[in-house]
Amino acid sequence: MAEQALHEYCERLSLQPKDLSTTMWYQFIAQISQQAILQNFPKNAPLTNTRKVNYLSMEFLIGRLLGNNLMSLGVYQDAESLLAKYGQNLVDVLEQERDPSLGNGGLGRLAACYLDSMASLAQPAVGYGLHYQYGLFKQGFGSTGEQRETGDGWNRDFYLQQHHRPELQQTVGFAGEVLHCGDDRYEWQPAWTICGEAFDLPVVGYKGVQQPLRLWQGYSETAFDLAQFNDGDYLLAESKVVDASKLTKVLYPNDNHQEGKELRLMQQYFHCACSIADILREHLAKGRSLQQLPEFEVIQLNDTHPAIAIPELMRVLLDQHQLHWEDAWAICSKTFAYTNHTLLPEALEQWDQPLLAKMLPRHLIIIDRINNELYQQVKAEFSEDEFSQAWQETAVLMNNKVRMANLCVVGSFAVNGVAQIHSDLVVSDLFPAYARLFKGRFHNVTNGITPRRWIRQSNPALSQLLDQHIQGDWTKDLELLRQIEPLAKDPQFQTAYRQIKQQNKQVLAQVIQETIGLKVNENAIFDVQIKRFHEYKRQHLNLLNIIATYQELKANPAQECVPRVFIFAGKAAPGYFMAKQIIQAINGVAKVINSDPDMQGKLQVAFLPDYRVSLAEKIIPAADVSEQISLAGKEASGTGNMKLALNGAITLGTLDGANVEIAEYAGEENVVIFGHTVDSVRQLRTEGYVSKRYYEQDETLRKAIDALADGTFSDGETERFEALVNDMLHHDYFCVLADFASYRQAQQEIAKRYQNQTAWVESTILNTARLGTFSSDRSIRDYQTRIWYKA
Ligand code: NBG
Repeated sequence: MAEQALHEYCERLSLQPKDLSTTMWYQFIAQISQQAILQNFPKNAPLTNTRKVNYLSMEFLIGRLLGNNLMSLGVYQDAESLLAKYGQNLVDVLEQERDPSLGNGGLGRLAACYLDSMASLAQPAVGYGLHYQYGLFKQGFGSTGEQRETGDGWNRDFYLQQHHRPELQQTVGFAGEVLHCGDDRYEWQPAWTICGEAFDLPVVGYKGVQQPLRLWQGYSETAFDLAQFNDGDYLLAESKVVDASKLTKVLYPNDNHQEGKELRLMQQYFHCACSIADILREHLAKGRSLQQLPEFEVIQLNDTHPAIAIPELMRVLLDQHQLHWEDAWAICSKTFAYTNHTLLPEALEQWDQPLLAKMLPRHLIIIDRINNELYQQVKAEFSEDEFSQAWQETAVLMNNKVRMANLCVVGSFAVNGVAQIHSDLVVSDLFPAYARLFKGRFHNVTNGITPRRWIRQSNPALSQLLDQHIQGDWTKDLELLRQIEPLAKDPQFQTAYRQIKQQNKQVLAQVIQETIGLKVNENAIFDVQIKRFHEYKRQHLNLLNIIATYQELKANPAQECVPRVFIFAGKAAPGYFMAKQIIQAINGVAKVINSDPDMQGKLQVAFLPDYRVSLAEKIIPAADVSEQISLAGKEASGTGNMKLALNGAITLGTLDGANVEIAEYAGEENVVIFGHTVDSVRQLRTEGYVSKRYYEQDETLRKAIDALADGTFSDGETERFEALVNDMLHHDYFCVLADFASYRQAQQEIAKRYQNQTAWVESTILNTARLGTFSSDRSIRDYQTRIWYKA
């Protein structure tokens, strides 16, 4: 069958198989995979009366699809042997695909893992997102190590895995007037409209169903001026009409930060309006009534980015279907569920009321009414003394702002955080008044990751070892990993497990050499911090320890040392100055250390540019240490922490996000925990945190910071890292200095443990064996039992 297809493919090109280029092989494999998918797409879950999940997210960081699809279709091995016959390597061929980078970081990647799990578990679902022409920018480094951004044209229009669905087109209105037609009746007359075209990417579940990730694209044919985009001038501030092609041109490159731009609000509304219309179209086409909507559909809001879907559904029910407010609200408030992904104030979206009044006037009227009804409820629940505080906290409209998280809590039947500690903080710190008002609405669903991509596909050698020792398909039931727990002390198993890590390190070493020309010591500890750059994630804490270690080794050349390679990857938002300083500082330190002959084989720093899913797939299997060092209380969950630990890296982390649960499951002796806790940070702040004191009292710390300031790592330029140094000494909101000593001690503990290889390998095996709970299949089951199908 595949042979026949290959024959035809070659005939069309008038070439022999031996003459095909790697790109041509890629195209061939992509075509046969696409045909296999389309033959039975969508292959739905058996028709049941279960609720379908509509997963609304502005980001889906799906990564390369072809390898994943071949695996899920069960034809990976066939493709591999076909290619081998012609001297080709499938892995190399799959490298031809450019990842669709339609997300910033964890939030978008989580959405992709969840789609995979829902398809694998036959949970009926559609992912709704945007078909950005430019995904997250590509990252490079300039001559002084500064981040450089270029557009990521992922070749959207020629992406072979997608399927255009012209029949699903929608029209979306913006701005204009609202006529009050008496009673509760309003008529919105938008000033202009934009068409939404649907593109489906098939999500092929592992031995499961196939269902769409439906991405909406604003339609128009005008060309895009990339130079203007780089100037940050792509918002047509003066113009009242934004042309459709601009709308889905580019993903906003912020992670955990709201920029508040008009075009972003328009993207959000466009995304929601197209998706709500599509959900209702399908629902009504099945002959079901509007009142039955919550029975058959749930709309899961991935953070507040799609919050405007709530007033949009209300608008459609009220204005198009002429429902009364109470009836519309009864439907709406049983359909939406909201996942909160952050407590950081700068990431909690708020829109200026005047902007909403201009762009979405009808929605603002609806939000105002929601706010008024809420006011009555809060009045009834809280005493006079309590009221003012409770209203401050719960109001949707406050100080001329629309608070999107509040809108989500009010409009949803369930709200969840993404790790236990985070969900607890959502209730205790962010929304205590809501928790009292809406009892039973708050839940926890700890994040998870798909083992198909993050073990099976990215770590084939480990997968094979697991296959040999585990009865049953661990790819589908990750708890089966427990079966290797008794082998943790088995010398033979240890050797096999260790050899796999070593091979993976060799592969990564090759990648490092090819990308940045650095030859690393493959026997060193591979210490990995890979994630977006953000002050709260504290890559600069890691950096200070590297500098201190460097200084120590310089001062005592004879000192015994456990060799290390510190590996970084991650992007900073183009407008995030401090995060970019940290990137530049790491590159500056790397340059000095890597070119110092005294450090040869002892200490190296590799910063790999352009972090993306496909690069993560190479780094994670090779990691020995997983840096999860955010300030306690700031990282909602993290998911890289799960991927790394499952692939046999030891977590070096604070008691933050899912680290807490990782430590519980792995066993405290199999992780290294350091630093302040949520409570002790609170105390630190109450006492009045002064970072300078730590600088003054700790000589090691002082020397490290001084070296950043005095030009040692900036070609003698003392200004280059001035902002970073000043921030650490005078603000240090994320308490880097307060955690430095404890972090350094934890790093020493890592070195000590690594020296006892037998114990180390045992520990890493136990991490793999005990962390099956962090499969996204478990997360989806939790959503099913705690939220979607809760009785
Ligand atoms: C991020 C958190 C991470 C978390 C992911 C997925 C946002 C707003 N939040 O800790 O910072 O793992 O969401 O839940 O991007």
